[in-house]
Amino acid sequence: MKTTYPFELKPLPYAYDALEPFIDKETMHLHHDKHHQAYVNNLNKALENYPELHNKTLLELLQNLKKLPEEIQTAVRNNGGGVFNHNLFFDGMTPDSSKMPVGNLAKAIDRAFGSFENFKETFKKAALGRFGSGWAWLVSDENGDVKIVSTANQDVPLNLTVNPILEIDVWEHAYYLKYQNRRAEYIDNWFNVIDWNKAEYIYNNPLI
Ligand code: MN3
Repeated sequence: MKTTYPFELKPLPYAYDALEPFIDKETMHLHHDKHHQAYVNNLNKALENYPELHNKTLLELLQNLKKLPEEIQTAVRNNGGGVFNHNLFFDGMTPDSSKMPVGNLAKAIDRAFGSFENFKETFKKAALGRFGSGWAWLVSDENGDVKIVSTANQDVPLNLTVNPILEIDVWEHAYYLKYQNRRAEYIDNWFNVIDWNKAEYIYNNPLI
């Protein structure tokens, strides 16, 4: 996988139907092959005429949005964010979910929320409460403490002290085919496919 321009669509780490019945094959095709691909294409289009940016990684671009040429800041924010978010989202799911956090992350979740059940409830509230399109996230700080945040559109909670671990896409394109307007049901089902081993890995090896 190239980590700089031209960016490529990251293949799914499992089959399109692997997450059924929780997330259906049709949604995965639409979401990955069409929506995610469009973010990749539009990010590349935005960067096409800026060769000085062609050696930057996606993280470097997103962490330095304000330093980019003004005319492409919005396109990189939306489409670069779209690529980052969907890479993490699709990689963060698995048909072989442990259904429960593991290792150090499990301890950090207990420390912050008292119990996994309480974490789930709080996370669900954040994902339901995101008005319109966006994401709910589990992030950690430099002390290893975790918290839940939500972002609008394709914004990424990136700064020097926040490490994104896990996120759910609550854009309607992520669930409308199967769940229509029932976002709560989609969120409940997503909990069955979380890759907690991957989340534990990212918690121990922060991206930021
Ligand atoms: Mn999406």
